[in-house]
Amino acid sequence: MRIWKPIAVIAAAAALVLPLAGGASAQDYKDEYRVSTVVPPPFPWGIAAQRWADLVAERTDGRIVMKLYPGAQLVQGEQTREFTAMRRGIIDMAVGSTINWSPQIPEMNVFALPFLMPDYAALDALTQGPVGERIFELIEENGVVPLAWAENGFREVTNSQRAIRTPADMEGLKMRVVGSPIFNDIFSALGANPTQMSWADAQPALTTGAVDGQENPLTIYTVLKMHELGQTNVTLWHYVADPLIFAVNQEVWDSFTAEDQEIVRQAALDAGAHGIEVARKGLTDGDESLISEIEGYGVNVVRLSDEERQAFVDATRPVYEQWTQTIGADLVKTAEESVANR
Ligand code: X2X
Repeated sequence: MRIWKPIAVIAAAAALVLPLAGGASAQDYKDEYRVSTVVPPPFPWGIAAQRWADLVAERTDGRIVMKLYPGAQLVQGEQTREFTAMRRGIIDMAVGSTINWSPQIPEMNVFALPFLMPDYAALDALTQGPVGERIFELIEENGVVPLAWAENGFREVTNSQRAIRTPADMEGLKMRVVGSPIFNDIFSALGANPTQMSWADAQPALTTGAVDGQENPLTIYTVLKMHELGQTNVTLWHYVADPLIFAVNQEVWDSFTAEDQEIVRQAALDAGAHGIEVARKGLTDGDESLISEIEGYGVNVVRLSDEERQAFVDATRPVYEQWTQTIGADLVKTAEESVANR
């Protein structure tokens, strides 16, 4: 059909203006919304993101179609640029790690303070308490709409060289570290030799032995079969955990009707709850089956005694104190209180 051009132009202009004038309409929706993640299913992270997309498709009768773009591919694998890309609308939505967004929101490093959170109850006390509220406020102030939490998990240290029981065992180990510079500082304080790299680069580095070790949740370890990559020493030290956040670009959010906003939010909450369940499966006090599975591969799994763990706490204390300044002493105090009162 031929449309008289000025009318088409007016119609296009109206389409741009109308949502702002109130009442977003489902007709304005994109054919597809791009959801960034670092890892796909069957990693719990990818499962959470896919569940979000599935629930939204189902509950909007296909009005909103969300597609996963894992591997941080929308930012060429540079996962620490994900948040900025979402703010600018290059990415519509994301399920992202606090680690990867911390370069833009330094307060997110609170989750990376070494040994702040001893257990899942502590992690929940942060995400579900005043710390989580503050992090969501900061995301909003940055022009992104946060909806719900999920979980990558407690990050355990692995390597191909030797069992790690004391900070001295770390001496000289070439470690791949992630995103935020706090990780460089932690591993340097422990005497290791850290190199920061993206997840995309980490996988070949582990395969070729360019690095001796890495740190990631055990679900990442098992899905990637890291024991086959020579990572035969695992130390359960629970030094940090990275929660995940479901979020949407502000303009995309504003383009949704109020009804659809509610659906997208509730779906994120539901997918987050499911994702947390999957992320913790086999890793809780009552069910350590994932750890047994890893031991079954002949991997040496080291469990630290309280005293052994304390040596790592002491060795990384200067990093904790230094980063408290960057994060903000008030927020760190709130976090410590949340943990103490969990
Ligand atoms: O890069 C990592 O180590 C990963 C997959 O855990 C994150 O994106 C934080």
